[in-house]
Amino acid sequence: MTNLRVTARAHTNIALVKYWGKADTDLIIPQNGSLSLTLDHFYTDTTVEFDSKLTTDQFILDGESKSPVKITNFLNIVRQKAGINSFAKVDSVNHVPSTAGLASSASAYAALAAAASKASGLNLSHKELSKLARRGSGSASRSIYGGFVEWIKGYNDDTSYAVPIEEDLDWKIGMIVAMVNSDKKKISSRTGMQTVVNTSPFYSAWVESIDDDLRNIKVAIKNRDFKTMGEIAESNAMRMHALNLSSSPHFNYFEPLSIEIMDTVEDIRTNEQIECYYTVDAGPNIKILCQQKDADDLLSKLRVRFPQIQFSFTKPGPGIKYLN
Ligand code: FM0
Repeated sequence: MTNLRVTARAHTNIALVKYWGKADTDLIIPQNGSLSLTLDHFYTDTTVEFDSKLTTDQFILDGESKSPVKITNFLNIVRQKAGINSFAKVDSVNHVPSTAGLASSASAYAALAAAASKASGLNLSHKELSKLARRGSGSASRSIYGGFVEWIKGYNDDTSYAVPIEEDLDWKIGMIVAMVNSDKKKISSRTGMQTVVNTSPFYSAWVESIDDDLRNIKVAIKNRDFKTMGEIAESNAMRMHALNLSSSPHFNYFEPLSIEIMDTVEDIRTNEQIECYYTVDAGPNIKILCQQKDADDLLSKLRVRFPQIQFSFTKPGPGIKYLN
């Protein structure tokens, strides 16, 4: 029998209501629901081929051979579902506009879930793909879909998956990504969020706050109410980072320039009447939610103030697709 060689593309996503904390660390069931926007500019292409002649899994990332340990753990789930035991060759390419970060586990595991499941002979629905991608990285569950996506937290493997809120957006919005370079060793999302769940005295307040954020942001999206959507996203992100500051040991992802950019966004919003709101994930880069009509104006203002930073604008992006 000839082997199936399958290539899938998945785009990264940025959460407007963040996933921060697991209820089940093995199955990756979150403590709270989340909602994201899939981006057009940043994506991963992954090719998978199972081959009975291989004696181990192989993993090539951006042309370089890497340790396959994490890939093997993920492929074991696929092999079990498909009832096969062959090893696989996995070849992955990240498309990001610069080397300064934003290579994302979300696009990586969404592309791997799509390519590996199909190459193994499985024919999974988007809902099943979302559950599978979730096992690799929680945020990957959302990258199966384009546009606005909600990850329903659920309570077990079967009930925790993402659903599309609006896939093909006619709303002319997007994000500016500010690449703040970092030499500091980052705390991974995985370690950071677990430290928070275990030690932050504010964690239960975070979980309680999410239902309101999700309900209100979905109303704002439906009403095309950019201001309310932006305000919820910004305050939700800062509440997440407050958890990090309140855990033991405390930690944070900000660099001096991250804070300067956040202050500048607030300044432009207040004093120059351009609607723009920031969000920050487990790293120093700042993502700025804006409307497409304002993107050029905002970019030039930001570039004047921060000539050393690379800013790029991206529109909302699509869900997973197969390239062959
Ligand atoms: O994306 O431990 O998915 O909702 O990006 O692999 O399940 O890398 F801001 C942080 C993403 C966390 C918020 O965590 O963790 C979000 C974050 P994993 P992820």
